[in-house]
Amino acid sequence: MASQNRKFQRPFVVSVEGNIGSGKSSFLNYFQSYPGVKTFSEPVADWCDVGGHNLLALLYHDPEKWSFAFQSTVQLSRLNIILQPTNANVKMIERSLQNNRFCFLEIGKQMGALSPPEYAVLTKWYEWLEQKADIGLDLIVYLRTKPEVAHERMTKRQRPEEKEIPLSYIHLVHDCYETWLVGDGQTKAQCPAPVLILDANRPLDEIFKVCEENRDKILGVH
Ligand code: D5M
Ligand code: MG
Repeated sequence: MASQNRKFQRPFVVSVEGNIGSGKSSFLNYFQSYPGVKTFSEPVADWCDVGGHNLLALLYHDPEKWSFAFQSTVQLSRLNIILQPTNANVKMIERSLQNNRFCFLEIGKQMGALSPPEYAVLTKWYEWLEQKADIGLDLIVYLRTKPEVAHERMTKRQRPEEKEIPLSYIHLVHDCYETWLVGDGQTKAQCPAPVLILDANRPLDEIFKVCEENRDKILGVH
């Protein structure tokens, strides 16, 4: 049913993007049992136990001190996922290396959580990876929400590490996503795949309707 990206003899790679609490996990769950689709969720549990250290909690507790360690960890786990071989026709991933680079590194820089040298190091790593490894995306699905909706969902799910995240941070992440995937300043290098923007403000239990309505586009069936 799903088409393969035959030009490169690899699956059609779809990155599901969106703010914290935008419904990415529900979206992936919906497609998990689809024939020919292999989904890869963000390994958040791994980030909460790096050699016994909860880097997600440390990140939110003291961003200036821990952003570099956190971004290095996330970059490695996203690389691990994008390079994992699969026989599936469609590889669907939750966020991407490109998201790290063009969203969260920019936020870290903007907030002063990443110092200029730290930002430069992480950027250099990304540039090297982009040249040496096949990290390309064929489609970005952007689950677009109002920051207030994302914040309410995040609060409801009660992940202990996230309990002190203020609405202002969700606004910052939202603005970065908008600049990256919608904004005029967007360049091909920053956004190297077509973007499908979906309204994810509807209640989460209705997200399957959004999935179904856009199924063929999402799975690369033309
Ligand atoms: O994202 C899971 C959690 O991880 C959420 O608190 C955001 C955080 N996250 C994910 N990637 C990054 C990067 N690169 N920098 C900073 N924080 C990040 P969720 O949206 O709930 O799936
Ligand atoms: Mg998630």
